[in-house]
Amino acid sequence: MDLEAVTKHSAFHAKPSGLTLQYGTAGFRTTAAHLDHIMFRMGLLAVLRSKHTRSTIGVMVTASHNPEEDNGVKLIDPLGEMLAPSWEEHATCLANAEEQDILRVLTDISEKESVDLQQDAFIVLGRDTRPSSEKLSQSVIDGVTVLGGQFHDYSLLTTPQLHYMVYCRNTGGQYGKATIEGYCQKLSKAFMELIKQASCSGDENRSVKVDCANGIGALKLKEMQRYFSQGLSLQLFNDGTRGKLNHLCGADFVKTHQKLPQGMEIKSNERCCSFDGDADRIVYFYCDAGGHLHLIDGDKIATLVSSFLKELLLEVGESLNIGVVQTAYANGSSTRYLEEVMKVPVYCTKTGVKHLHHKAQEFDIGVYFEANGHGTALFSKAVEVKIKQLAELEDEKGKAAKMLANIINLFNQAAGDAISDMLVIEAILVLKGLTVQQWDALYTDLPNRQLKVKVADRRVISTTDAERQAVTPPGLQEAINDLVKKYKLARAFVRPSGTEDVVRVYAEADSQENADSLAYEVSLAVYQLAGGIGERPQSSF
Ligand code: 16G
Ligand code: MG
Repeated sequence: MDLEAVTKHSAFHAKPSGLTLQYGTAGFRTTAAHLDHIMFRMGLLAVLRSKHTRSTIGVMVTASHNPEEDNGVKLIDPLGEMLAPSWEEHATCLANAEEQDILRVLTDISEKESVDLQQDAFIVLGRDTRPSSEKLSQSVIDGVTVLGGQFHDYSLLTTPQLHYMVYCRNTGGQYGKATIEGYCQKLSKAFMELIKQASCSGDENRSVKVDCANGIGALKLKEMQRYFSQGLSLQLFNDGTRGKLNHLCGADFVKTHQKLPQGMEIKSNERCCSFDGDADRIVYFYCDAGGHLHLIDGDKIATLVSSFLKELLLEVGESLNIGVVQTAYANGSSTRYLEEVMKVPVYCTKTGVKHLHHKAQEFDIGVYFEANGHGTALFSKAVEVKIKQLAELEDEKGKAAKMLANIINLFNQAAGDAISDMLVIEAILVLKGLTVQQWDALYTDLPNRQLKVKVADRRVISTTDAERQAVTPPGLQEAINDLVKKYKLARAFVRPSGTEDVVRVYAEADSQENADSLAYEVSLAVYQLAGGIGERPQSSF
């Protein structure tokens, strides 16, 4: 390590005094103006991680669905996964070190992790369309180069595209080519082959309106559209040419507010979807003749995907072990439907993609989706090999196996990916001859409400049982239990947010009115027992 150079460059990326940030569920995230030092330091850390793993590491500059003024950064591990938890701690330590301590922290990490400093390092970078992203990614590059790392800057990419690139590069090209063209070709080839297998023509149905959240998804869909235009026609809205990123549009807005995005012309019963700002989440929706919004969230996507996979497996004649992974936010109706009607085992993990991804890896086929629309399906290597062999057969079995092989290729197995998920969903709807209304009618969501409560220190709330039970503060879980008992089909939980300084409250019940009152009453309990600050929760919606 050229220690002098590190010190010199670090001074150009000074940490604002008194600022402490934590590597959260999705990396560092805050107002863009406070992130320059973080970017430089994450460039340094990525080099150490790359030397340690002897692999290419990714650095993505984005704040996803957060406001345009914010930004963020996260590191991507060799197989396209989220950074290992022990290194999240190193990231937090390095991010908060005072200027004079930087070298000591770097040395500590290197020693603790036995990093061979002579080893080469290679970093790939991607960024979203935020005005601040280009300059911030230059600061990452400064950190990478000062430690002698090599890099390739993909510049504008969706988050899942960067995960894909990292995965491709570290698996010797087996997964795909680590270029945008490689990504577009791999996905569109699988999609077009699937469409060809559809028995009904259903041409009139093959168009979808996409709300791109004024983000990177619009650019990348435009780039990719020509590859599959004969199979699917897309109409893009909120493509960033006019509106502000994530403002009153995008998957997070539609899901959280249960409202239509602005900037979209929608006729009744048209199939629509929304991406978030970095295109790693997707939700579908349509408006019925009465103008009522029908939201089809991650839970319903998981249901569609897992039922389709289960049917194909039956046709292929393979009894593989398939599991669906959800979080506490999964609508109770979805869990019941999956377990009781589809007879698929369902598992619950803590919020955050890394937890779901990790659990899904335990199965031959693991389907995971958060209700907010982030998810994918993972297939074990053995399954992939087996299915590809069976796909060579010229009988019905072979036909089903071919379909399955294409589905495997169409899913981004490195990360939940709005583009890839959209193509999977569109292909399944065509293959099964389903309309979006029929898909929606698989089960009826229980009415639900999410609220947030400000408290002095959200760490006073600790949870267990995949965040479904509060352990502290004392008395809170008992209070929630008593409130839940008052309503039918009710359920509620609270958890400290990993991305905002608030406590989140979720409630569901047999009617919207009851879900709203339960959420309100639980919020009050949090406010009273966990040190609420500012205005007391309000009961009106
Ligand atoms: C991050 C997570 C997302 C999770 C959300 C919860 C990733 C890539 N993203 O956006 O999965 O649902 O945080 O936010 O892991 P919260 O902790 O503020 O509720
Ligand atoms: Mg996102």
